[in-house]
Amino acid sequence: MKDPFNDRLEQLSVGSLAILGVPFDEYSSFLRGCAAAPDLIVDAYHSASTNYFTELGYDLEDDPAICFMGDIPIETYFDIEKGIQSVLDRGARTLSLGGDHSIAYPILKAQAKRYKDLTILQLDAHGDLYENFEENPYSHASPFARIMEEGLAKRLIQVGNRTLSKHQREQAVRFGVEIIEMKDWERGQALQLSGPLYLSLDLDVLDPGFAPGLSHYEPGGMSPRDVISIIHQIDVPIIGADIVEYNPTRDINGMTAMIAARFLKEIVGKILS
Ligand SMILES: [Mn+2]
Repeated sequence: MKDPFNDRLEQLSVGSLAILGVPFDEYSSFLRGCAAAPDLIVDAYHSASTNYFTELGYDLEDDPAICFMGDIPIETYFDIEKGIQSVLDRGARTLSLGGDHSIAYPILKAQAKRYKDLTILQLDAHGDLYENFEENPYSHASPFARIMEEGLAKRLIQVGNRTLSKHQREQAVRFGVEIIEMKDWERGQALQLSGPLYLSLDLDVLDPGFAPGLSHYEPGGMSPRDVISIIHQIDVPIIGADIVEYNPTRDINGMTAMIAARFLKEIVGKILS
């Protein structure tokens, strides 16, 4: 039996934007639940409670460049890399809906084969730079250590970090990570971005007061407006993106799914316009 993902691969062409689910939460350190996120974010995207226009006026409805792929077939962790690779091989771009943040490493393994000198913009309450976490080098607390030690990106820019441990500060120095900690970030602050850019959006960059559907509550975070403003500010080509760490088991009335869907719309509009 063919699965929907592989059927839809054939519909992709150069310039398509594949929105795909990565239902993987096995490497979450605290709570599971993110694996159920992708379908719920897509449902929120299509919610009749709102429309298909981005804030910047891009009309997403019936845009032939957008392809909803369904979920990457995953039996083991590195199947994620294969799924992303199969989309990139069609000349399409990927916008991945997690899943926990561990998915960023296999995604970037595939992206780095296609795009050289990547800059990653990571919006996140956490650095995810642990050498390993609870003896798992692929933990969702470690993907950016793996990415940087393998040279999969030229620059890693983190914004919103507010949980740096001593070890993670050392790792950041070791890898040359550019960090704008939440305590130092100012609304409207210009980011010195370079392309090609990969955007990794961990929803826990948000203050938990806005977004109950998170595994890790780190107070003192961004508002949805702050994140949308950062997305709008991006002035270099975005070659791919992910939205991770939505945990529907903790959400209230789908509030956080609607925020994720709004971010998804703004990112899609930014990529395609
Ligand atoms: Mn995080």
